[in-house]
Amino acid sequence: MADTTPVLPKDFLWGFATASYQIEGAPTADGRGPSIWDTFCARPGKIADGSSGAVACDSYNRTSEDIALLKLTGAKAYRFSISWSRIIPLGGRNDPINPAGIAFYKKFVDDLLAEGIIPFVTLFHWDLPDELDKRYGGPLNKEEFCADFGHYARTLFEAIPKVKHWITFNEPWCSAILGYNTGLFAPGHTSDRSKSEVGDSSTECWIVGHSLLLAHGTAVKIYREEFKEKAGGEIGITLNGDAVYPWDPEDPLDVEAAERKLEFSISWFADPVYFGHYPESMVKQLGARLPTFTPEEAALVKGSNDFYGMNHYTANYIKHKTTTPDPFDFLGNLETLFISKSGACIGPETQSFWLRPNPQGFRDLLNWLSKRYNHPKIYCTENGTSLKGENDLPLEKILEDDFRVEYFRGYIDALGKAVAEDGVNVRAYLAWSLMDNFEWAEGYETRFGVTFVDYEGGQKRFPKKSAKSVGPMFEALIKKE
Ligand code: GBH
Repeated sequence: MADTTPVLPKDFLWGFATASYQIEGAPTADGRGPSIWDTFCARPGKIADGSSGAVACDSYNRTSEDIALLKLTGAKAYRFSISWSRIIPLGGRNDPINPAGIAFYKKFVDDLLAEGIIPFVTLFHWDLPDELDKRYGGPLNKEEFCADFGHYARTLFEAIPKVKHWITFNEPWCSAILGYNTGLFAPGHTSDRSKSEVGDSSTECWIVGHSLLLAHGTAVKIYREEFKEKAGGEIGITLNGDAVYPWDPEDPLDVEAAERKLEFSISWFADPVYFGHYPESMVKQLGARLPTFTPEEAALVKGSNDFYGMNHYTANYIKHKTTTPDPFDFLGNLETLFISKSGACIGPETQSFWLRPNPQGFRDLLNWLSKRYNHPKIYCTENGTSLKGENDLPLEKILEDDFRVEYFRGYIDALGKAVAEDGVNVRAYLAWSLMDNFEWAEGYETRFGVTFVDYEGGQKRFPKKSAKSVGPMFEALIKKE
C-alpha cells in the first residue's frame, strides 16, 4: 500500500493536545485555587530542575496566540484540559463555584469553534484541587471523591454544551501508580520513607484506581442522563499503554508476561469499563489488595465509554520474573527492557528515559485493543516524542526537528495501516504536544512540543518543522469524499 492512498474516513479529526497545569501558568489569576501540583512542585527535590507550572507557557494569558498556532498547523481539533480549581477553587460540591473560571473556558471554546477547531476537553489531567487532598485524601475516599467529581463534571456539561467530546480522566494509571505507589507524581505518596512521610504502595494505588473508575462512571451517567440527548456529544476515558513484545518469543512465560503487562496497565481500567470486572491476572496477584466491585459499581462502570481514548508513545520487551511478586509491584511481576534476548533494540533513545519510538508497536497495540474490546471507536488522544539533547541545541537547530517529524511519519503510517489493512476503527489523532511545556517531574528540560517555547524570553512561541508536517501527513491519508 502506498502511504499516500487515502484510507482514513472523511470526518477523521487530527490536531494537537495539551493539559492545563502544563501550559496555563497564572496559578492565582481570577480566583483559581491551588492544585496538588502547585503543592508538589514546592517540595524540594520533586521536580528535576526545581521548577513548577507557575508560569509554564503562560497560556492562560495567551489563548489567542495558541489558537493562531493551531491555525498555522491546520489542525481540525484541539485537546486541552480544564483546571478543576479554576472552576471550583476548593473543589467540593458545597464549595463556591468561580464564574471567572467558567467564563475563561467558555470563551476559549467559543474562540476555537469560531476558527473551525473542534475542542476535545479533558476534565481531569492530574491537577486535583489541593483542598480535596487535604480534606479527605482525594481519590483515596471513594464516596467523597465521586460526589465531588460528579458535581464538577455536571457544572461543566451545563456551562459549555458546545463541547461534544468529553474525556473524564487522563491516564488514571499515572494518577494511581505515580501518585500513590512510586510517589514520582503529586501527591507523592509512597511506602519509600526517604521520599514521603505518608503512603502505602501496596494498597493505596489500587484503592485510587477503583475510585477513579467509579468517578468516571459517575460523570458518564450524569452526562448520559442529563445532557447527552440535548447536547449530542460523547464521553470516554483516556488510558495510557505501551506496546509489548516478549523478551524471548520462544519462552511461553515471557509471552504470558507480555500479555500480563498489558492487563496491569491497560485492562486494569479498560476491563471494568468494557466488561465490568478486573482482569483475572490482577485478581490473582493482588488478592484482597485489589478492591472488588459491588454489583452496583460494576453496573455503573460497565459500558461507560462512547469511545476509547488512547495515549501511546513507546514499546518494551517483557521478561517474566521467577520470584514471588513483591507487595509494591504494579507491573505484573516482570521486567521491562529495551533490548531483546537476541539483541534487538526496541528503538532509538530520546530525552525521556521511558520513551523509544517503535511505530510497529502502535499498530500492534491498536489491533490488540480492537480485538479485546470488540472494535471500539478509538481516539488517539496523545502521541509524540521528546528528542535527546534538544534543550541544549541552539534555536535554529531546535526548529529543524527531523527526528520528531520522522516519529510522526512512522506512527501516522502505522495508524493508516491499522485502519486500512487491519480494520481498526480509529477516528481521531491528537499529537502531543502543541508546544513545549511543563513536563511534570522532568520540569522544562524535556520538550515534547511541535512548537518551541522560549521560557527565558517571555514565553514566545517558535513553530518547529514538525508543526507544519503533521497536517500534510493526515491530509494525504484522509478521503476527500
Ligand atoms: C503523557 O503520559 C501525559 O498525559 C502528558 O501529560 C505528558 O506530558 C506526556 O505523556 C509526555 O510525557 O516512571 O517509569 O513508571 C505518557 C505516559 C506513562 C509516560 C507513565 C511515562 C512513566 C514511566 N506516561 N510513564 S515510570
